[in-house]
Amino acid sequence: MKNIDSYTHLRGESLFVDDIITRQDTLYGLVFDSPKAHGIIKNINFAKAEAVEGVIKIFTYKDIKGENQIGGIIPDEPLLAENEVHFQGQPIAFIVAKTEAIAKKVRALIEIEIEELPVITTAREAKEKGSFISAPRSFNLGNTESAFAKCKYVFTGNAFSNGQEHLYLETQGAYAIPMENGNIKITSSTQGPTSVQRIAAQVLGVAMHKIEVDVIRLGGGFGGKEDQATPWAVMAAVAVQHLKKPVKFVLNRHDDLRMTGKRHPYDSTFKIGLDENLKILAYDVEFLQNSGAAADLSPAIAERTLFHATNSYFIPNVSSTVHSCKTNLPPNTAFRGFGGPQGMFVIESAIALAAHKLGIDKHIIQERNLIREGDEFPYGQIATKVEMENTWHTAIAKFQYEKLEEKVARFNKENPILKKGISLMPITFGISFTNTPMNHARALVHIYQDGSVGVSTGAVEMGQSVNTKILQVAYKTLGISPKKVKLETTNTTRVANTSPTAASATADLNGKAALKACKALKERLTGVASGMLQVNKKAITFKKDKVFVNGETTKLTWEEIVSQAMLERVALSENAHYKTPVIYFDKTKEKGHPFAYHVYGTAITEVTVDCLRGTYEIDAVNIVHDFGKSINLGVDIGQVEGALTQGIGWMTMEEIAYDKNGSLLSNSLSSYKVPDIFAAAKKVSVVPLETKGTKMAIKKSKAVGEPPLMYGIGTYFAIQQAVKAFNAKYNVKFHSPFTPEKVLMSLYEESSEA
Ligand code: MTE
Ligand code: LUZ
Ligand code: MOS
Repeated sequence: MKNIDSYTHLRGESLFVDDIITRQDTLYGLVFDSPKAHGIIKNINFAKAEAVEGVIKIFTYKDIKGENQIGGIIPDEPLLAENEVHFQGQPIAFIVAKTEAIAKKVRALIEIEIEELPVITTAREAKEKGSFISAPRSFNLGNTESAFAKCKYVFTGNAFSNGQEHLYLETQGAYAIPMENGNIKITSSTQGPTSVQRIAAQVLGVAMHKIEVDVIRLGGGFGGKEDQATPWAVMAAVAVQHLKKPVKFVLNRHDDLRMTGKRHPYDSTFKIGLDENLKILAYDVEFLQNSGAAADLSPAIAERTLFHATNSYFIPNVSSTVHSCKTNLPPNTAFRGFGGPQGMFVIESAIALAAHKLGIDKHIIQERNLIREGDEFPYGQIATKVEMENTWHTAIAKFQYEKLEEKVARFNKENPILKKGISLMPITFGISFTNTPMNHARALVHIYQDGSVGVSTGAVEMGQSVNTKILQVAYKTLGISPKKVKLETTNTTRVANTSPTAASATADLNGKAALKACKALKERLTGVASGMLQVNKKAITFKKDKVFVNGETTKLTWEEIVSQAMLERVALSENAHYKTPVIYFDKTKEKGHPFAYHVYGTAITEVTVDCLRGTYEIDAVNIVHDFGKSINLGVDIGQVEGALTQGIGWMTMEEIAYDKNGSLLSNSLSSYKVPDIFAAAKKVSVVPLETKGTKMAIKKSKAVGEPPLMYGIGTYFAIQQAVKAFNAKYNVKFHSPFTPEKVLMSLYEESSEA
């Protein structure tokens, strides 16, 4: 089944926040933000700004009736700055005017005086100065100290991975309208409608039931709207509370780039120890996460870095620590993979360094240490139904890895200027929110009296096609045609207390709730049909809008049963709740069974580097991926291709740059490059691994949203291999993105060690 939105997407008819027909008395919002990264606000002068014709009101923290606090995990973030500012782009005032153009004019006239304080932009500097968001976390297994003593080879190094801009096509935004009795309805482009509702209620000082949040769909989120869609919606709501007029606020691209957080840069140091058989005996790693100026989701992201610090390998002795370092950058946030990619880049770097020093290929070490059935992850979960080696060996066989190696060696021998490199990248990604209490969802399913069906869940559609998957689950369970089912908007009044659409778990959680609701409805209607046909319930099935008895078709239709159910006063609505069984995690011991299951896969990446220019092409990425039993392979392969490309962008070309004053230099799409069709891999093959799947996944179809991003990490090491083939004196470094500039320098540098 195609994505159910493809028809309206293609015709430009799909609705996003900016497409909503506004009420004619709508006002427009704009944020006045801090021009300095750290300082004390000495004075703000609104006089000139307030004199502009058409400005309605400029809101500051003083206008907030509830709490000026939007922090989700830690209450450390004001909606509007009070006396201090902590990053450039931090909201200070919210301008509401008759038009966006007027608001812009007003913004330019606000005068501010800030007494500047020292600015920290890097995690390392923050650590040296003792500037942290929260206490460090450590996951440990075995005893690294005694294990290192037994190692034949020990290597130490460091790895840096930079941030990444989400670049959702639809920028952040919301439209808030006053209803009666002080109630407010907010249409938001958010992954977390309940967060918007909860924080709006808190800031406005009203009960949650006064705030209704509705989400039609997102033009991409990628984690950037898990927490950071909230402030804009809440500002609009604050203005509605005062003005009793609708307020629309959609960020322009420049403001969005400047004011919102990104993937966290990580600066990490590692020590890896191997025995004579190249078994990794010990791994010691310290991650410095550049969290930015407030917690946002940083502690949860730091935690997931630890969960994935050993990627797809079993290492018997591990000590891993992460520090969430407070800097004067916009608070960094969730981004596809949620700290997992950063953790995996470091272990892959450690293995690459060991291989380099030992003069062998990286994949020999990788292969010898792949996780197997019964192995223990550093967080205590025992690996079961492991498909790691299965994907690895299937990839090697299917894509003829040995032939590829020969081809590359031959090519590099014959070509003095062009060099090829290849890499193998295994992934193992845990599915579930690592915070166990978040793993729940609900669905509300109505069968209308004409037989059509409306499905509401907590899932937010953001291009990943979760609505398509839930629709498939609903129509198949009810035995009706797909066109009879409609996926409703995500709305806090219909489905309450939801977890955000995140952690790749949305289709599992909400799909399972929808499945449960549909099963209950079908059971009831089977009772009605049994009465109408005078046969045992067990003999009855529904298929394609018809009723079958013992597999034989009857004249009775779905519509007729629904009509009869109405006459018999049978409930045609069902609300179901699902929570992931089995999982738990004990933070006092840092052990447990946090994941419902893991997703596995292996990518083989082939690149060609132009050693005159430092430019490169990604010739092919060949992947064997564990989808379980996919319910929609078209959608799932699309997710792999998209995530892979996003991962390649992170590793190769997307270069976030702040200057030492905390000013974003990569502040437009001309200075921040994301992969386009020319930068994407020339060829991508995705082969689904044949497995039985797991019952923990919706219809045994495993979560797919985030894991394939980490295939992109393979690109770094493929390029590195090509560089090594050209320059024997290259001093291997792990500093992503591996931009053409850095490649060029690497091609011609002479090792400082040698
Ligand atoms: N795909 C598209 N097209 N747009 C997105 O914003 N977000 C990704 C992934 N795939 C995203 C996407 C992220 S970060 C997550 S967590 C998952 O989708 C969330 O959806 P799921 O739980 O339904 O997989
Ligand atoms: N969000 C979250 C996530 O709150 N918890 C998680 O574990 C998670 N994992 C991936 C992406 N978003
Ligand atoms: Mo995805 S980072 O869980 O929104």
